[in-house]
Amino acid sequence: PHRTGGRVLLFTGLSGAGKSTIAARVVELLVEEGRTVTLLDGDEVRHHLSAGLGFSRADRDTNVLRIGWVAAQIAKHGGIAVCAPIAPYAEVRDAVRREVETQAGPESFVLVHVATSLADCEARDRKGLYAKARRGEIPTFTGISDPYEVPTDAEVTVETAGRSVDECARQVLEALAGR
Ligand code: GGZ
Repeated sequence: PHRTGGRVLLFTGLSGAGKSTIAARVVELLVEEGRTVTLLDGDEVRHHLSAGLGFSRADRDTNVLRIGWVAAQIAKHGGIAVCAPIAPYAEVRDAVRREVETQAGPESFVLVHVATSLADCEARDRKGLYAKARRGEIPTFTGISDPYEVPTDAEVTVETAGRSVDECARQVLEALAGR
């Protein structure tokens, strides 16, 4: 049996959509509420839990399933896991949803789609990755030369254009409070 109140927030969206920034703000706000929160950020996970994995479909799936497994364990024991990989494939997002709901209860999984458009991500291109991908220097780059399957089952869809990080984070918290 699981302790009550455990949650997994799985953020999904393109590179540069704002997942990490919004997720970090969500974590701050939850900590202020006194919750125990673990952040599993995409970039950081790849240096530790998923070191050595690349960006083939199989490696992305392995990466997201590992994140999902850890997150499910956290939620099972009453914690909140905030995860922010790209998670481009619907099938694997669904697998994580099922795992979390099995481990931590039917309302425990929240899919957060950070819906910044490809055009906006590419226009900002803070790390220069889109330019590199367009030049063919990064193979299988999500949105350019690799798929991103837009979720149709997100509990929260965050539109970032013209909105502050704080507004976006509070929208996520409201959705969480409603569950
Ligand atoms: C997508 C890539 C790629 C390719 C390196 N495609 O914006 P970032 O730089 O800091 O975050 C991106 C990160 C994506 O890793 P994830 O673990 O979130 O992806 S997945 O869920 O698909 O496993 C990006 C960088 O790694 N990056 N190469 N080819 N993003």
